[in-house]
Amino acid sequence: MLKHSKLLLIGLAFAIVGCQKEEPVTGAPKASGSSGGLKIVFIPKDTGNIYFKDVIRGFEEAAKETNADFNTIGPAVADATSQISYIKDQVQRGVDVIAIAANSPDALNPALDEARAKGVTVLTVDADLAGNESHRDAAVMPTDFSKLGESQIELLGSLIGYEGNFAILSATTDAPNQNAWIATMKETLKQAKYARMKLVDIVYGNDDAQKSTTVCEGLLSKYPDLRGIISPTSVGLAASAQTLQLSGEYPGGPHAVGKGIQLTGLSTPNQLKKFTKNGTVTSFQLWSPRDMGYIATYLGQQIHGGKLKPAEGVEFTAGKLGKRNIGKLNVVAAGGLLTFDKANIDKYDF
Ligand code: RAM
Repeated sequence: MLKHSKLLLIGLAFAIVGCQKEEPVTGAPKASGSSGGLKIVFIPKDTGNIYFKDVIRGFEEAAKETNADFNTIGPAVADATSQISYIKDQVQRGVDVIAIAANSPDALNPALDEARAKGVTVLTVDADLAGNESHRDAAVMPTDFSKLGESQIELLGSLIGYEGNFAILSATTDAPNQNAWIATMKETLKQAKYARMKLVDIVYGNDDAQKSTTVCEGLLSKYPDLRGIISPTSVGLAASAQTLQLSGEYPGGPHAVGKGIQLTGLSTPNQLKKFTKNGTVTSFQLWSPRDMGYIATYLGQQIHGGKLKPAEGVEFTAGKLGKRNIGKLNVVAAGGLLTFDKANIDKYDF
């Protein structure tokens, strides 16, 4: 009976999440800045992901301040090759700077090489060309990637008493940012402190709400003894929160086994406010997506205008955010990691 009602609820979760199709954040190019300045375009991983709305706000804000001509356009799905035709089209359009959240560490190389050969400055923003950094000029990543995996494992560890089976629900199999974090999560697990935590599975929701819901349901039914899920993607975490709420297996929930399942990961606070307040999710993390777009606008313009030659140790000014440093492999870390919970979530609005 319990199993039956649980399945019904999960089915309902699927139906609800499936209906909650996110509004596209980009579509046909729309100019946000006044013309006359440099032409900057941002290509997100996909247009349905509202996380990128905040990244775009940052671009728009800085474009206004610098009189740049900003557009955004991108594919509907976050497949490895889905951005290639958009890169080519933007080169044809005569843009000066392409900023892109890469869906693949290597599939974009030829298209980006072609763009750079035509004088376009290429920045990766949010997701880099891991291992293929020479195919772009510089990168603006949200935070220090080397510490993110460890922070996520520590957060889950603190929630489950550093003991129990857990799974990761990621974005796409190719996603360079999620894959970098998962690699450091695995490294972190080798520390003695985490010896009693076991990673039992990694599943991929493709940054698609329906697929993420389906794979989350799969985890819940396959691992009855699961203590935690880390979903280091805003789409995956929001879909999993909805699924977990309806399954009732969250800590203190009507169908929780023992202490219940702790779900954490990365998401915008606005997407998880409801679930944090009602106890489905205890704590999760993110950075400021807006700062990333803002910094990238300033960086791209200075590189393209020849005012800045990107190299490790070079400092530049990113408008009102002040001085930033270019690090190894020409990566700029936009800011720090924020941790949200019931006590502080209302302070944030993004
Ligand atoms: C999703 C995307 C994005 C990632 C965030 C946390 O929106 O995969 O690349 O940075 O989650």
